[in-house]
Amino acid sequence: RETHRGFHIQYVPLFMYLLDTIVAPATAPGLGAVAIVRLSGPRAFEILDSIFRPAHSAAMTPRVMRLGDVVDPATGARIDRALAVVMPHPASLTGEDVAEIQCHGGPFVVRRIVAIALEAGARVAEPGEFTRRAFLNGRMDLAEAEAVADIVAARSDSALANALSQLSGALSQRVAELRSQVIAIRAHLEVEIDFSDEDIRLPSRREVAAEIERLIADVAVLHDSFARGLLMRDGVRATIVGKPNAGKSSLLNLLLGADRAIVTAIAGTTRDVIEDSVQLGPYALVLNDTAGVRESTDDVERIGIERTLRSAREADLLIAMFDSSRPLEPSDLDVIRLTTNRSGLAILNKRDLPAAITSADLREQGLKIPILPFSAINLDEAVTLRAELTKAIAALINPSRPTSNDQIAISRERHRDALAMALEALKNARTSALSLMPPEIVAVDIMAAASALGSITGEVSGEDVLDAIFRDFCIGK
Ligand SMILES: Nc1nc2c(ncn2[C@@H]2O[C@H](COP(=O)(O)OP(=O)(O)OP(=O)(O)O)[C@@H](O)[C@H]2O)c(=O)[nH]1
Ligand SMILES: [Mg+2]
Repeated sequence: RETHRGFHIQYVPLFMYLLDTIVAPATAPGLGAVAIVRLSGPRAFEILDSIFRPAHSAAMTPRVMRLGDVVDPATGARIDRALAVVMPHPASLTGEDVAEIQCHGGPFVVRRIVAIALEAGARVAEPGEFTRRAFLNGRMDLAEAEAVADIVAARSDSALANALSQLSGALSQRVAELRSQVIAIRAHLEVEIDFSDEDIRLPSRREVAAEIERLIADVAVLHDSFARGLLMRDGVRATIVGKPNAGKSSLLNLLLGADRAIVTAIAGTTRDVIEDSVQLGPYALVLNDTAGVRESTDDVERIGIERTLRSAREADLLIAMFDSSRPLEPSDLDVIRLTTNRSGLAILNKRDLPAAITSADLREQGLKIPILPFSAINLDEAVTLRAELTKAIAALINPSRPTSNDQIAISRERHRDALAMALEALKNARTSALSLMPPEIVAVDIMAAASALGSITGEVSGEDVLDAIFRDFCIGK
């Protein structure tokens, strides 16, 4: 075991902090078949030794699970029969010695095991401290550490896939590429600073400005991917709008497969916004059913319609419903107007009834979004509806833009803000490059852009930034 002692220290001011051995349950509190108690730090193995007796063999072998007893060293009392594993540094989660006990998943057992580990010299881990140590020990960069939290928080396949790709370093690599391009420009300026008196060919200012321009475009693509990243992370917000009785609530219930909203033949049944979410293919869809849009003198209904309009404004996607069994009315035209320049799907409902209007009539009135002839009372049509909605969401999340880096989407404000700072610095650099400022001045902005990009992966980051990031983690992560 001796050879596994010690650990890497990258940040000297944190020396004392990293000397601690930390302990915490790694699984959620509550009843479960199994719970994991995790230890990390220079004394992890020594502490495990004192509280865990392997059943069959005296020595623990790295990365091999051993059956044994968890024993309170103070009293010799057995606490649980459990499995334990040791993962020596540096190839462990945190880059330190890590020991894990898989015990029975009762809150009392878990508390007792943590308590005897504390007795034996560990201290309780702060939220996110395991991942923070992984970052400090160079096991993952900051963007990858944040991806760990995003995986835990993921609520749909698309959110999970995006977080996983960031954990595998897709975002970090892209940021590193951009950063090295920024630094290459800095190198060009360096030549100008050092050799301006000598007779060598300097890159012209226009060339430098053109390089900066290209970089601005690339950074902007990543910056703008935030909108997509958010849709993947939080789900797509869709608002169902239409005149009273069009079948909006029937549609909501059909999509949810549940009697969520009241449906009656009375126009003006729904008064308030009703929200619920549903999984559509890889996406999470947050649906808002709303009060039917029409001129109204009823106070309650008027407030309801105001809420409809607000929900429609805030939605990523509009589901505009029309009643094909009734002639077009002024409120239908209002609904068509709401869809102008918006992503969405129009539903021409009640096609089981004799038709008073067709898709062509809606087109004639200026409706631009796709139209699906539909019947909300026919359960079989739900399949088509889901397929069409999934298409509409996919079009929203992946608009066919022929850029090579379309796949990467940032989903954190911190990343977006850093990219915005990089963009601003690059724009300043371009301006000073073109106005023939001294190269030193251009270089200042170029380096500001480099450090803004570096802050995404944690190339440069203060304690305060780390605190803010890891505070959002749960204990044991
Ligand atoms: N025949 C037929 N009736 C439908 C269809 N969809 C809905 N309805 C009926 O139309 C009436 C109104 O449906 P709702 O779903 O309450 O309509 P809504 O748009 O939510 O109406 P408000 O809440 O008043 O704005 C109910 O009687 C439904 O059963 C359909 O496709 N075909
Ligand atoms: Mg309704």
